[in-house]
Amino acid sequence: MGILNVTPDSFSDGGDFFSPEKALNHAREMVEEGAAIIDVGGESTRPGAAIIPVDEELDRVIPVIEAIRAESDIPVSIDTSKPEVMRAAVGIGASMINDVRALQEAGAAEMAAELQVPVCLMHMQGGPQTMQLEPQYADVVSQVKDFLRQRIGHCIAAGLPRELIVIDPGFGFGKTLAHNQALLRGLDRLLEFELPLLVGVSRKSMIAHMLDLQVDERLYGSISLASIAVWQGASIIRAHDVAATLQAIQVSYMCRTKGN
Ligand code: PT1
Repeated sequence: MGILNVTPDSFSDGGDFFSPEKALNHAREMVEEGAAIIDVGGESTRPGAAIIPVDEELDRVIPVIEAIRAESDIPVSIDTSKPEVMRAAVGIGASMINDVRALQEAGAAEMAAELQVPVCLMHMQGGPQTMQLEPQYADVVSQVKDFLRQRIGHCIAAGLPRELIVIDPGFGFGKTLAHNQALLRGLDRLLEFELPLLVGVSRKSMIAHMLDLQVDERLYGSISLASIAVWQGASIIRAHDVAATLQAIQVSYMCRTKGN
C-alpha cells in the first residue's frame, strides 16, 4: 500500500505532494514501482497533528482520487475517520476505507456498513494530539487485541460483514518504542482473528528511537521492520518507498510461505 499524503503537514513528506498534479505524479510513480493500493489521506494523524474541517479534507482528497481514477484502475483507499469523506471518496471510486480511529467517530461504522467496502480498523491509544505524551499498557499485545476484538464486534453489529474487515495494531499511535517492539514480536498473535493484517512502520520515529536518524534517513530501518512484519504474517504493508519495500517483503514472504 503506497502512501499518498495530500497534506501540508505530514511527518515525512508533508507538503511534497500537496497540489493535485504533484500528488498524481507521485501516485503514478508508486503504481509503476508495484504498489497494489494507493492510500490517499488529507488529514495528518502523526503525533501532534491537528484535526481539520470536513470541507478542507474533501477539497484535498477528492480531486486527487478523481485524477487517479481518470487514468488507472489501481485500488484507492481513503485514509479518513469522517463519514462524509468516506461517502464522497467511495462515491468517486475509492474501494477501501483506512480509519486510524477504527470507525469510532459518530456515524462512521454505519457509513462503512452502507458503503460495503473493505475497512481497516486500527488501534490507537488516545488521539493524535496527545497519544505520545504518556502511553501506558499492562500488556500491549493483549490490550490491542481486546480493542480490535471489540471494534470488530461493533462493526459487524452495525452491518459490516466480517469478510470486509482488515486489522492494524497502529505502530506509533500511543506507543513507546518498547510497546512498538513488543507489538512486532507478538504480531503473530493478531493472526488469531483470521483477518488480513495491515502494518504501517514506514519512516516512523520508532526507528529514530533505536538509531537516532532523521526522517529522510529511515529507509533501511523501515524495510527491515516491514520484512519482520511480513515474516510475522502481515499481508498489507503501508509504505512511502514502494520499490525498496516491495523487494524486501517479497523475499520475506517467499521464505515464509516456501513460495516463489
Ligand atoms: C498506520 C498509519 C495509517 N500510520 C494505518 N494508517 C499513519 N492503517 C497514517 C511516528 O512515530 O500505521 N496504519 N495512517 C501515520 N501515522 C504516524 C504515526 C506517523 C507515528 C508517524 C509516527 O513517527
